[in-house]
Amino acid sequence: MARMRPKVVLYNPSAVFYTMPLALVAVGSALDRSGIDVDVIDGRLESDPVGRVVAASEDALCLGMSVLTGSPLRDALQVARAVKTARPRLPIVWGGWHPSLFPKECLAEPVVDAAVVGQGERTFAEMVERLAQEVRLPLDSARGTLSVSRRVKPDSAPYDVPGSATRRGGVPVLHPPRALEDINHFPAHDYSLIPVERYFALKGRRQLDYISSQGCRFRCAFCADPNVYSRGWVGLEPRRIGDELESLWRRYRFDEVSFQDETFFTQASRVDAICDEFLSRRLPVRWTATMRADQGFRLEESLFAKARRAGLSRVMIGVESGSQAMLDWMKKDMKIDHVMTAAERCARHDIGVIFNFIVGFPDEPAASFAQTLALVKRLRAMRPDFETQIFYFRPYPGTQLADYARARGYQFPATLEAWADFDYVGRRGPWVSEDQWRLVERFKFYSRHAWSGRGLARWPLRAAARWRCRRDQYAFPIEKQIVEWLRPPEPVS
Ligand code: B12
Ligand code: SF4
Repeated sequence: MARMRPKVVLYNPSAVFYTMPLALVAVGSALDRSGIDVDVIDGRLESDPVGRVVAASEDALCLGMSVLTGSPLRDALQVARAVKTARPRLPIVWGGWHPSLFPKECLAEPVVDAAVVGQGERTFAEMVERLAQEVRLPLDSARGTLSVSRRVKPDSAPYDVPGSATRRGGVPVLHPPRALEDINHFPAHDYSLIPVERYFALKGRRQLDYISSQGCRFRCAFCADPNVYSRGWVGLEPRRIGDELESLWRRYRFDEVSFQDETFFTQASRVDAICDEFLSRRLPVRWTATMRADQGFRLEESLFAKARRAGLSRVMIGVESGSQAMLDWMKKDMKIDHVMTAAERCARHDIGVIFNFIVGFPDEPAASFAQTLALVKRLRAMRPDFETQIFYFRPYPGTQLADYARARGYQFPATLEAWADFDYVGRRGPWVSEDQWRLVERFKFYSRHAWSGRGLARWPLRAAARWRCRRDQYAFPIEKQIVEWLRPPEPVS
C-alpha cells in the first residue's frame, strides 16, 4: 500500500489588489518539501474558498493562515470557523501581522490553535515537523531544506515552539520569542506553489512580486514594523537575488519586478550590487521598490543613474507629512529637504515616484494639514509621473501612536470581529473633522486631475483643477460632482 505523504494547507484571505501571497510562499517553501506537500489557496482566486480549503485539508497536518488587520481578518475568521466545523481535528495556525501583534487575543478565538509571532519560516517548520511526528509520519531531511530538531518532549504540545503562542489548559501562553534569522539561511521561494500566470492576468500586467529583505531599522511611531521586527533588518545576498530573478524570468517572462520590501534602499552597497546583477544578466525587466527620502538623500547621484540603467522605473516614498514638526513628532527621522532632494534626483534620472502622505494625526493642527497639501502640490507639479496618495491616520495596533491615542481616550477594538472592521482603506479617525475631511477629499480629486493626463478631452478639467489648486479654492466642487456622477467612486469594502 502506498504511504500517504503529509500535507500542509496554507490560506491567504481575501484582500484588496492581487499582490502575490509572498508570506505563504515563504513559509511553504521553508518546509521540508521532500517529505511534505504544500497546497496554497488564495481567497481572492476562489469562488468557494471554504469548500476548496475543506476539500484540500482532508488528512492535512494543519491549516496555516496569513492574517492582516482589517478586512483580511474578517475573511480569515469566517474561513477558519467554517473549516473547523467541517474538520474539527484539523489544527489551525495563524501567522502574519495581526497574530504577531495580538497572539493571545487571536487564541481567544477557539478555532485558532496556535499563533506564530514575527518571522514565520523556522517556527512554522518546527511546528509542522512536530505535527508530522505526532501522526507518525517520519520526514526525510533533504539538502536545501530546513533542518530542525526531531526531539520532541513527550509532554509538549506540537506547537509549543519558540516564536509561537498556544493554549495550555485553555489559557493562551506566549512562548519565548525567536530572534530574526538571516533570510539567506532559508530556501529560495518556490513560486510553483502559486498560479503565477493567474496573478499576472488579474493584475493586468506581467508583474512579479518579490521580497528581498525583512524588517526595518527605523522607528516611525505610526508603524508596527519596529514592534514586530524589533528594528532588525535582514536582506538577501545580491548574487542570490540575481540568480533567483533570472531563473524566475526564464520561467515566467515577466516585464516588471515589484520589490515588496519595507525599506529596499537600506544598504546603498547592496543596492549597487543588485543593480550589477540586473545589468550583468541583461534582464529585460523594469523594477519598482520602496525608498525612504533620507535614503534617497544619502544615495550617490551616480547610483540613481545606475539604478535607472538597471531598470528602476519607480520608487514609493512615505513622506507622511509636509510639516517638519509633525515628522519630528512621529519620529520619522527625515527632513522635508530630504524629500525634495530625493524627488529632484528621481526626476533627473527619469524615475517615477509615488509619494504617500498621512493626515489627521491626533491633535494635528490645521497649519500642518495645509503644509501637507502644499507639499503634495509641489511634488505633483514636478513631473506627470509623480503620484501622491493621502491616507487618513488610524492608530494601527502595536505602534507608539496607538499608545498615544489610547492615553487620549481612543477606544480600540476589543474583539477580532471589531479589528476586522479596522482598516486604513478609505476610513478616517475621530481626529478629522467633517470640514477637514471634505477639504482633503476635494483636494485629492483636484490635485489628481491638475497634473495628470495629456489628452485634449481632459484639458478643461485639468485647467479648472489647476486653477483651483493654485488658489486653494475647493468650494462648490462642481467638476468633482460631474465626474463622480459619470463614474461613481469604487465602494470601500
Ligand atoms: C503585499 C502587502 C499587502 C497586500 C497583501 C497581499 C496578500 N498576502 O494578500 C495587500 C495589498 C492586500 C495589503 C493590504 C494592506 N496592507 Co499590507 N503589506 C504588504 C507588504 C508590502 C508585503 C507583505 C509581504 O508579502 N511580505 C513578505 C513576507 C515574506 O513577509 P510577511 O508578510 O511579514 O510574512 C512573514 C511573517 O509575518 C510570517 N507570516 C505571515 N503569514 C503567515 C502565515 C503563517 C501560517 C505563518 C506560520 C507565518 C506567517 O512569516 C512570514 C515569513 O517570515 C507588507 C510590508 C512588508 N514588507 O511585509 C505590508 C503590510 C503587511 N500591510 C500593512 C497594512 C497596514 C495594509 C493595509 C491596511 C494598508 C492600506 N493602506 O490599506 C491593507 C489592509 C488589508 C486590506 N484592506 O485588504 C501593514 C501591516 C498592518 C497589519 N497590522 O496587518 C504592513 C506591515 C505595512 C506596514 N509597515 O504598515 N498589503
Ligand atoms: S514606516 Fe517604513 S521606515 Fe518607518 S518604521 Fe515603518 S517600515 Fe520602517
